[in-house]
Order: sequence, then C-alpha cells, then structure tokens
Amino acid sequence: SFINPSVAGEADSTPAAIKQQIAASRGSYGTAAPTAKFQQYVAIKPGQEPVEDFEGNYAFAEIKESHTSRAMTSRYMQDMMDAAVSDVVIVGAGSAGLTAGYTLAKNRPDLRITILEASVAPGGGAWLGGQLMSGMVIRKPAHNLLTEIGVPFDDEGAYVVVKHAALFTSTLMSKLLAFPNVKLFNATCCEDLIIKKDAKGVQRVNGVVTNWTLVTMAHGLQSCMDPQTITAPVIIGACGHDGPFGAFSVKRLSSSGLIQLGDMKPMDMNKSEGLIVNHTREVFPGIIVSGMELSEHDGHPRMGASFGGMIGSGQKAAYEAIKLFDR
Ligand code: 48N
Repeated sequence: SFINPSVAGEADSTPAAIKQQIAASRGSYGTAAPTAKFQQYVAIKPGQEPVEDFEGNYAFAEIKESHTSRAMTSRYMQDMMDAAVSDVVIVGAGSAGLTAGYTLAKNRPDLRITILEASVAPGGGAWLGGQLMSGMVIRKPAHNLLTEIGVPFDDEGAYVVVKHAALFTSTLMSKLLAFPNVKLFNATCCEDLIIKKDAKGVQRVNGVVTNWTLVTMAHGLQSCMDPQTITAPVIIGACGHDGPFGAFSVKRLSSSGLIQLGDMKPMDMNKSEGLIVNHTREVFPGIIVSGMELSEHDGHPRMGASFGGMIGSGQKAAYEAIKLFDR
C-alpha cells in the first residue's frame, strides 16, 4: 500500500517491547529504594488546600520541583516515542503550515499529525501584517476560514482585515493544538530529509531528520551532535521563503540534485496568491509543498502582506495529503 512502502516489514517494536528493553538496560538505576533524604524531595505535606483569595490569603496546593520535571519529561518523551512514526509531518508552523494542520486534523482524526517549528514561537510571519504593522489583510474567499474558527474582521468588500494578525494566528493555533491527533514540537528543526527507494524502486521522501533548533544552529561550534528522526509517508513542507531556514525542504531536495528550484519572483499580489493555492501539490514523491516555500520551488511571484494565499495553500496541502492516504 502507499503507507511507508519502502519500510514495509520494518517491524516497529511494540511499546511493551520498548519498555522491556529500557528496563533491561537500566540496571538498578531506576529501582533504587528511596532513602529518607530522597523522601524530602517527593513527599507532599498532606492537607495543603489551594485557596484562591486575593485579600492576602492566596495559597497553592503544594508540589515539589521533581513533580514539575517528571510531569514535563514523561509527556515530552512519550510524545517523541509516539511521533517517531507519524502519518504526516508538517515542517513549518507559519500560516500555511498551521492551516494545513488544522484542515488535516479536522478532516482526518485518524491520522497522527506531527508539526515541527524551528522557532520557539510558531506562527512564522503571521504575527504581524506588513512592515511590522499589526493589521492582517486576507482576500476573499480565504476569509471563510476566519468565520469558521471565529476570528472577527472588518469586511472591506474584496478583502477583510483582522485587527491584529496575532488574533488570527493564536486562534488558529489554539484550535489546531486542541485536536487529539496533533502534536507540535516547536524549537525543533527539520535539519534533513529521509529519502529511500520504495518497493517499486521510486525515490520518495520517507520522513525527516530533527534536532533542537539551537543544536542545529550550533553544528558549527560543536561537532557530533547527531539528530533524531521521524518516519512518515507524507511530509508537508511549509518553511516559507524567509529566515535562516526558509524553503528548507525544497532547498534540500535541490542540493541533493533531485529537483530544480524556480526561485521566488518579484511581487505581483493578484497573480501570485491564486497561483500558489492552485499549484500546491506533491512536488516530489512523499512531499507536498505549500505557502511561500512553493514560490521558491515553482518560481511564483511574492504577494507581500496578503495572507489569503497562505490559508488557501495550507488547505489545499491538507486535501492533497488526504488524497495520498485515500489512494
Ligand atoms: O510564515 P512562514 O515564513 O511561511 P508561510 O509560507 O506559512 O507564510 C508565508 C507568509 O508569512 C509570507 O511570507 C507573506 C505572505 N509574505 C509574502 C511576501 O511577499 O513577503 O512560516 C514558515 C515557518 C517559520 O515559522 C519557520 O521558523 C519555520 O517555518 N521553518 C522551519 N521549521 C522547522 N524546520 C525547518 N527546517 C524550518 N524552516 C522554516
């Protein structure tokens, strides 16, 4: 079948088998009986009731530092264990990537969707409009998504204006992250692609190579900081055209001699947004490219501070991914 043809038969150990391997490799480390001194860091004083009082008697339920550490670590590491084999990885959480993730998660709750965002703050260029001003212009019909997720706007006829771009991006992100089949790893960089021949001998992207972004950016300072991987049959590239990692996936395919880059052309707003939406597609087996990363691949003009094309492209990327799973 289409799903992971090139890794068919690569048994993915069951969680129980993985747990057994970990337990066997730990020796007594994880089983040391807690000493009395150890207890002071884990025992909670009974009866400490939380009190929400703003007259000077506000009291928190007591926890220990170790509870915070373990609460985060257990969840994050479990998330990484789960994400190691995903259905779809979206690289880049700007307006195109976030819209692709939302559309995909809404239509296909059965798919495991993992989103990588190199920055600490997802959202890409969609926290502000143009030239660091806050209003966000979205040409119709892309404004329909705003109505769907409940973002208010000024209707100017052919286009709408959201009073602050952050209102769109934060609302979309909150809806996206609420889906149970979505996991976002921000401050996490895709620093390479996994490319293999499938059962028919066709080269296809089969996953991504990841590292914490600060590690990716420090490879020149410290050698041998090897990456992690996430295997997935479908990747959606949404790395934009800007910034230290702009258009990452298509540049990596090009540097591997697998595609030819078109390079983004000078601005023509009316032309570019429709072109980018209509040409959002699987540009190489296993990877769909969207948003401004597609303009770098195809050579479409840029559009400036108009975000309807990113929304439409993200939606189309999701529908193209669904077609690949329905094939
Ligand atoms: O917002 P961007 O850069 O990209 P898009 O395509 O979602 O939206 C583009 C839009 O913001 C514009 O550029 C507007 C329309 N202007 C057009 C114009 O004419 O100037 O988001 C891409 C995201 C960013 O958050 C990056 O940090 C992230 O992708 N990213 C990565 N994340 C993980 N691994 C990588 N290798 C990577 N590369 C980029």
